[in-house]
Amino acid sequence: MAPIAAADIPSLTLLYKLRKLDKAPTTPVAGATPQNNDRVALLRGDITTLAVDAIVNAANNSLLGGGGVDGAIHRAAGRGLLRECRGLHGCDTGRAKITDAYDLPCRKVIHTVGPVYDGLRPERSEAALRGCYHSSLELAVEHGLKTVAFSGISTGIYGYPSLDACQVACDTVKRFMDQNGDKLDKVVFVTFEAKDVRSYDETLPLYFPPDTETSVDQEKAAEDQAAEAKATASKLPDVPTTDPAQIDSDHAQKKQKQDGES
Ligand code: AR6
Repeated sequence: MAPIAAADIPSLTLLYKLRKLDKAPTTPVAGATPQNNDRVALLRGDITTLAVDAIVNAANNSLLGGGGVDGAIHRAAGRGLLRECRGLHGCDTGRAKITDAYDLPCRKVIHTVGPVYDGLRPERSEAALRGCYHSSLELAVEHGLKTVAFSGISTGIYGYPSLDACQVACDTVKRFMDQNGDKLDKVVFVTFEAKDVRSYDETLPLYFPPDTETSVDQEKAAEDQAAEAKATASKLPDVPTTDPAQIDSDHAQKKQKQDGES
């Protein structure tokens, strides 16, 4: 598959304009603004095809490859990636390390280790997952990488409930962008499975709501459309209020009466 350039990945601003993303039916989270909508993007697809500065791998503590997106990244990158990973001596959960990208179309791979979801201590899982997103973004900035694509850390084999993981991802990215947004050009959330597509469609508008001007534009367009429809309707002939059969019978009766009189 041909690599997808960062510039071709639709930002939230564009997705709202195209009506591919709708504003949230409930009030966005406190402090949510549209200020980062040009720099946050959403794409469903295979992360190994993205020609961005860095892709973020959902790795394990060994950093020596595995299944899921990790397996896909190692397969597409080739043996050089595994060789470099061997020299990193693993990575702690909630942290991240960086390597070259070898045969991948991106420039670097950031490997982060998400938590295996712990339903008995969800707050621990949440703290570790926040750590993954935060340390990956910190690494990106440190290395001057401006376009970064995240896979859904922990939402596959590690069993983090999709919607919960998505909220943590959006919240952590939002906080980071609020403070360091100028250091990044695009942060892409990459979805793969339908459950994650639904989670992001639902959650992104709560953290990155559409610009009210866009909404005002949309409302204005709807009002204009309604006015146009009204104007067109006024040019149409009046709707008959009498049943055509009744008109015919009245007409016949009148004619009979006239004929009788003459
Ligand atoms: N592109 C984008 N996203 C993908 C792709 C792909 N090619 N393939 C899968 N996903 P997972 P985890 C999504 O299981 O839960 C590995 O064995 C997938 O739909 O890859 O963090 C590691 O070595 C899901 O939303 O990672 C670890 O041992 C997301 O990627 C363990 O799995 C993450 O799913 C890590 O588990």
